[in-house]
Amino acid sequence: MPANLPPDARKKWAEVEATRHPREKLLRMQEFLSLVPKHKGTLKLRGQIKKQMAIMRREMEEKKRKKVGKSGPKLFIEKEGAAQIALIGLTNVGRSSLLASVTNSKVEVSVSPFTTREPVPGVMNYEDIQFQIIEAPALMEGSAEGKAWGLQTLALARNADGLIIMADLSQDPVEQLSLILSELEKARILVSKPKARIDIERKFMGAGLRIIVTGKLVDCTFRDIEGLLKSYRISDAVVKISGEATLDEIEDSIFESTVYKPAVVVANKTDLEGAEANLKLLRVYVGNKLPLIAVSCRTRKGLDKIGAVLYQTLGIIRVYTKEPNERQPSKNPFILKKGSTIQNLAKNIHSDFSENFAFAKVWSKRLVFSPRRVGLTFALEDGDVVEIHLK
Ligand SMILES: Nc1nc2c(ncn2[C@@H]2O[C@H](COP(=O)(O)OP(=O)(O)OP(=O)(O)O)[C@@H](O)[C@H]2O)c(=O)[nH]1
Ligand SMILES: [Mg+2]
Repeated sequence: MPANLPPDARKKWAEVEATRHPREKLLRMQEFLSLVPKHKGTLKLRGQIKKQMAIMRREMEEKKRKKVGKSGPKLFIEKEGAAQIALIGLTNVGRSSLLASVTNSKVEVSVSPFTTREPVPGVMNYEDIQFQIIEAPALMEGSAEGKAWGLQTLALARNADGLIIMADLSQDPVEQLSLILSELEKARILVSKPKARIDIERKFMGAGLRIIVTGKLVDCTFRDIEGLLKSYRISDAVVKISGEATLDEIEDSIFESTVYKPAVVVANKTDLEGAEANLKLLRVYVGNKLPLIAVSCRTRKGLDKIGAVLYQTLGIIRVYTKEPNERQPSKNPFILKKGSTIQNLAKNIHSDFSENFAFAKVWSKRLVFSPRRVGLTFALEDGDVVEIHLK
């Protein structure tokens, strides 16, 4: 449902965007909210703005606390390994038990709820790489509106490369999963690839408006988008739209971008009574939308599957580089997105590698002749060994 904001509200949003100072920005956002009419069409937008304001307030408090020397809970944890995975779920589902079972973390497991109150990291080995798994404090109804540590957990999920969504099979797992998915959605975190991807990159004044559509516009034209952006005083930006996008979705992305996170559902406590029946219900609910692994942290059943499923779901590949004068490739692979080319690898190794690139040699079982001499556009696959030669 479109928001249909009045012109003064749109103008006010332009002021919000132009303000850098947090305190002032908050004030402008408050003013903006008061100009947004309260009807069904603006419900989502109002929720979003309130959430952004809550995050800003919290960040300001955090800064204040840092200044006086007290350290608050950590918002982000620095990434390590091949990918950072946020482990989320309702309380007591066994997140800490999983972390303690599959990583090196010495996290506290307890029968009492809400034991984990700030993010706890651990490292899990999978073949020759590591995943960093971070247990996030429990989600609950209202997390996206800032209840308990909800905003912190959702910020962590937004910042991670992927998610493990954990459910407890001794309770109704469908209810748990639908609650979690709804909180994620309110925080604009999607676990299935969205139909549309919209990126609005603000540019310096005078740069003008560039709209690049690689997908399809649904029920709107270039002109409509221009008009919409102008009404928000956005006149210098590059707007990239791929997939199928409606004007409504484009308007949404002005306020906050939606992110997509690959996710795996881990259904825990298969050892308990009723788990089997609940697992069936969960399988029907999840369908083929998300991969699902049934485990028991108590008996360790199923835990060994997590690494491979995560790896598959994240859509990454391992590429091993080799120095021209050495026999063996490096033991530590580069982690690249599926579909990456030699050029992506070269850029990853060194910023001027792709400029000085001459050719590369690739060793792989899938090639008829190996090594093969290739150029920058060669598409890499998991396990490839690459030797780059510079000019
Ligand atoms: N029977 C059974 N109990 C489990 C299993 N996994 C965890 N538990 C129990 O479930 C309770 C909660 O486990 P935790 O790992 O602390 O749960 P959590 O999700 O980290 O909970 P909070 O951090 O408190 O929100 C503990 O009593 C665990 O022993 C399992 O596979 N089977
Ligand atoms: Mg815990």
